[in-house]
Amino acid sequence: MKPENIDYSLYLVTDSGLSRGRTTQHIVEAALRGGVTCVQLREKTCSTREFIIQALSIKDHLKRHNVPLIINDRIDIAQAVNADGVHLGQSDIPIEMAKAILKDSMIIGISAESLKDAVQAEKDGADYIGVSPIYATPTKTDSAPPLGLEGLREMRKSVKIPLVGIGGLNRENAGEVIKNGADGVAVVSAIVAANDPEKAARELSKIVEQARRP
Ligand code: TZP
Ligand code: MG
Repeated sequence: MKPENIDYSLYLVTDSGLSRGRTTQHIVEAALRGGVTCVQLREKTCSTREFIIQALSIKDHLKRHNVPLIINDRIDIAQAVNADGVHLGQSDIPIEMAKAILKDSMIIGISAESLKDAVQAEKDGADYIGVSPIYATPTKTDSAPPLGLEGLREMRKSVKIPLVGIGGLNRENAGEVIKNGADGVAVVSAIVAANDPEKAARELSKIVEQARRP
């Protein structure tokens, strides 16, 4: 999958701790039926082996839907499972080192917690930026202060690569995030912890699609 062809509009980030006993595979399959366009496997507590098993359990389903698999943090796992990309934060391996290790076709997403981070990430060759966080969220409590819609608009004025908002996003606020300059919305709890992840994804997908219309 070519980095320039990725559809970031509804971007699912997994978290098995919030899945209420359902497997990541179950959540991802439901979310794919509901219309997510990109999936990041984000597992903060499991072993390396378990992370790999999780990645392999969803890879074929994603391929069938033509949806890219992005691996959070672990460039070794991304390579091992031949994922489509990696997502790196400001404390992870620097992008120039990741680029030196990974094949050219690997998508690299960078979490930007400030305008400065975003400008630097674009300069360094990131394929997209996670605008992190838009709003405060109990899902990630060690995040930077929320950027809000104003921070997002500032980034939009300064960088050209795709922007994906993340943090506290749901059906109530997903539309405004798109209308303020994001190419996509990334969600964890709004899909992973939903009673019906497929329905949650479908509703969000409709909202994002509508907001993207001129
Ligand atoms: N990075 C910034 S906020 C966040 C991540 C991984 C968590 C977003 O979770 P939720 O449940 O969609 O607010
Ligand atoms: Mg990270």
